[in-house]
Amino acid sequence: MPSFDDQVAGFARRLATHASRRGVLSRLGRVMLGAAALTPVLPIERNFGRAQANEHQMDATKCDYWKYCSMDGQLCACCGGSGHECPAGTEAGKVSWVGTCRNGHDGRDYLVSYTDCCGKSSCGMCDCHGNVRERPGYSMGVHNDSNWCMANKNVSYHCTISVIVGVADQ
Ligand code: ABN
Repeated sequence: MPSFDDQVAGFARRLATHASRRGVLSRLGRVMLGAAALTPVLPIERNFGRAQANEHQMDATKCDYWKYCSMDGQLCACCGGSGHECPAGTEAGKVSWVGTCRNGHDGRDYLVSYTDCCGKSSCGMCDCHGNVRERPGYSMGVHNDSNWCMANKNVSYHCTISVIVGVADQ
């Protein structure tokens, strides 16, 4: 039986004898075109490992980021800051509130603190109201519907950040 190398050499020789270079190129082009046309309908995983149910779960500019579950306010990530840093020209409020949010990726509950950023007028972008486990004002630490810049020198509310503080006991 001829070796693999001999078989390939024989095939190449037959091809060279019976097919023109242009013919081979055009057939190759057709195969490539066909593959390109078929690719969009093939069942390929196209979300490259991102969460399937909701692609915004970890996007700091979207209300449905899991750590915003008890958010009430405008996301600083949409206002020149980030999900956890106040924008330039503002300062963190002296009082924060906390929430407990479930991270859908690992199924665990996390303690999350929320802090208003103060010193500029309202940013007006990405207004989010999660309010999970939020309580009325007499439970101050878990109440979000107040201007928590009230203890700062400049009480103007601009936006809100959140920081994951720790994992809740199971
Ligand atoms: N804690 C966010 C907020 C700020 C101003 C008014 C209502 C709620």
